[in-house]
Amino acid sequence: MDFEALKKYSALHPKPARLTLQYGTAGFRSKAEQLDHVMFRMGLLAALRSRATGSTIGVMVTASHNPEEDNGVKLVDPLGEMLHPSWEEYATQLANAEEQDLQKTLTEICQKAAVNQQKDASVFIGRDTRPSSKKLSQAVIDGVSVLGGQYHDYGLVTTPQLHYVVCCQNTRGQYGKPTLEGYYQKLSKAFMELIKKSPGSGEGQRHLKIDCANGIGALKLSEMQPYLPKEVLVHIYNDGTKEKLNHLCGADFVKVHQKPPKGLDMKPNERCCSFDGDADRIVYYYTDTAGHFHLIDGDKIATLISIFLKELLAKVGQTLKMAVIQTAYANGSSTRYLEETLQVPVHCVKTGVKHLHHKAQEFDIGVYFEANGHGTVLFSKAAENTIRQLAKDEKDDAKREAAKVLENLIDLINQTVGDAISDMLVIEAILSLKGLTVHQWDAFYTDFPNRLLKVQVADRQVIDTTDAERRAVTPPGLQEKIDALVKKYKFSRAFVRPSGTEDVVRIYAEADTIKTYVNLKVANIATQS
Ligand code: NG1
Ligand code: ZN
Repeated sequence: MDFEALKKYSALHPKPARLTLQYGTAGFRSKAEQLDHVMFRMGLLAALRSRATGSTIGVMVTASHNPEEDNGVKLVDPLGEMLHPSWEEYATQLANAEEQDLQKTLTEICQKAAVNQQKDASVFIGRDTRPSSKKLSQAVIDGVSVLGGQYHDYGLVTTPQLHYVVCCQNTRGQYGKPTLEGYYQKLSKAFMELIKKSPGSGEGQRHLKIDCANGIGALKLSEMQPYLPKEVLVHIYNDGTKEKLNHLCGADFVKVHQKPPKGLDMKPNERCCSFDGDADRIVYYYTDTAGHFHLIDGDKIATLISIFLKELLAKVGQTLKMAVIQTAYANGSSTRYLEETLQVPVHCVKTGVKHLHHKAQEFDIGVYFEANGHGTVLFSKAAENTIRQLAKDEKDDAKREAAKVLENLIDLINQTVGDAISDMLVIEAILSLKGLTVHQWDAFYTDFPNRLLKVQVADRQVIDTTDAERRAVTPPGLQEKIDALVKKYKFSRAFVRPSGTEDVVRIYAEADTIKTYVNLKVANIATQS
């Protein structure tokens, strides 16, 4: 390591005194002006991680659905997964090291993680459309370069596109070509193969209105449009040319406020969807003829995909083990429907994509979605091989055709991480193949009324949870009070947990009818603790 160069470059990206940040479920997130040193240091860390794994590592500069003034950074591991937990700790140590301790901290990380400093380092970098992102990604490049690493700057990309190219690179093209063109080609080919078989194929156009949160999704969807078949018309709204990123729009806004985004003109029963600021989340919605707004969230997306997969698996006659992974925020009605009506096993894990992804890897087919619309489907290597084999060699026509549909689904879904563009194409293909309207999809089950509130408390860490965050262990007495309230109402459920991305405590409550005061009482308990 060239310590002189390190010192010189680090001085160009100084750490503000006393500032400490933590690598959480969404990497580092903060006001953009506090992040220059973090970006430089994440460039350093990505180079080390690359040397430790002998693979290309990704660095994505984005703060997703947060306000435009914020920014953030996440590292992407070799197969496109989230950074390994032990390295999250190194990331926090490195970001918080005072200037004079930087060398020492780097050396310690190299020792603990057995980093061979002679090895090559390769880092892929991407960024969202925030005004601060360009300069911050330059700081990442400085960090990689000062340690002698090679980098490829993909510039403006969605978060899932960066995960995709990292995975392609490290699997030597097995997953696809590590370029945006490769991404568009792979997805559009699979999509076209799928919708060719839909009953309404050739009978006019399918329209979809998409709110792109004034973010990167608009740019990348426009790039992809020439690759899509002419009968699929996507209408892009909130493309970032007029309004601010995520302002009164985007998947998070629509989910939290349960109302349409600004800037999208909706007619009754029109199918609409929203991406978030870095296009890794998606929610659908529509208004009915009476003017009522209906949200179709991640739970209902997971349900639609599960129904479709289950039918296909029955057709191919394979007993592949499928499960749905949810978090505590999944609507209880969705869990009941999946378990009782569809007979699909459901598992609940802690909030944060890495937990869902990890659990989904235990099954032949793992469908995971957070209620907020972040999710994907994972196919085990064995399941994928079986399906591809059947699609090629199966003698029974019906079985072979069903296997081919599954094969195209495997290619259409971005298995590295939740991806709004890929998920949207999967959903559109399923709706088209099954001849379902958005209203019919919504009618699978009725969500229990629910409220998700956030409250600021002096120290959110006093709340410790267990049972996939559904029960509070501390402070003493809190859970008992929640239990006492909850047991008064049918199908009711409530829990509190400290957020991993904001300095707040989140409170969730649901029951079979709307009684908002229940939620407010729960909120009261939390603020007093
Ligand atoms: P926190 O702030 O820990 O609740 C939020 C979302 C997560 C996940 C992360 C990362 C909710 C209730 N929580 O986590 O689902 O998406 O951000 O972005 O939506
Ligand atoms: Zn996002």
